[in-house]
Amino acid sequence: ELKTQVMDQPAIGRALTRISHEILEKNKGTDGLILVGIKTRGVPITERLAEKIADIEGVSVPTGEVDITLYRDDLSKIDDRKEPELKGTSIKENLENKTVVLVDDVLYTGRTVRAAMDAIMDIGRPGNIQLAVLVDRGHRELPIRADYVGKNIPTSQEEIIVVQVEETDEKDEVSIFKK
Ligand code: 3GP
Ligand code: 5GP
Ligand code: MG
Repeated sequence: ELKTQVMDQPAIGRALTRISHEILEKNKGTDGLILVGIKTRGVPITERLAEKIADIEGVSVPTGEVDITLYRDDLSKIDDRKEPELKGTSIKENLENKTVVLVDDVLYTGRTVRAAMDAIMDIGRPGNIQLAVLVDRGHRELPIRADYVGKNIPTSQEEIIVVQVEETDEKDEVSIFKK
């Protein structure tokens, strides 16, 4: 068992500040933007991005959340036979022609994001869906990539990225955990 810190609180803060600027730059402001967090830790990350965007632009961007259930009893042993499934959404905005930025803590196989995109397309027809993640750990199994990445952390399949955020874990830290 070995745990190595890869991001501390200031590093996470700076990464999210950068991503906020990148979202504004790519989309030329906040027009039509909606941030949608993937539960659990994608949600507080979404709120922080919305706060930073409000600080930068003086505009409050709407947010929502999607709850994707992962059928993975053992997180270290991924069951490929079952796909992650939608458990619920709270998106009140009309998505027609909007730009939806999906937000998650960790991007791995891409299956969660695929399920989240399905959920969003069921609600409406956004003009554009983008993806922001705090950590990209590699090992994609689908043609999915993130538009905004806090940190690329190459991992082996046996490693786990532990993401802690103050809202749920009392501190901000990203670390690699080796079994
Ligand atoms: P999250 O809901 O905040 O994203 O999947 C349930 C939780 O377990 C996730 O919290 C995630 O942070 C954590 N987790 C750690 N390693 C893994 C992993 O390899 N796969 C999955 N699916 N979750 C992991
Ligand atoms: P994917 O569907 O891309 O394989 O996995 C993405 C989801 O699983 C994310 O919501 C993420 O929380 C979780 N996940 C996958 N691998 C890890 C990991 O190593 N660490 C953490 N914290 N979450 C992970
Ligand atoms: Mg997550």
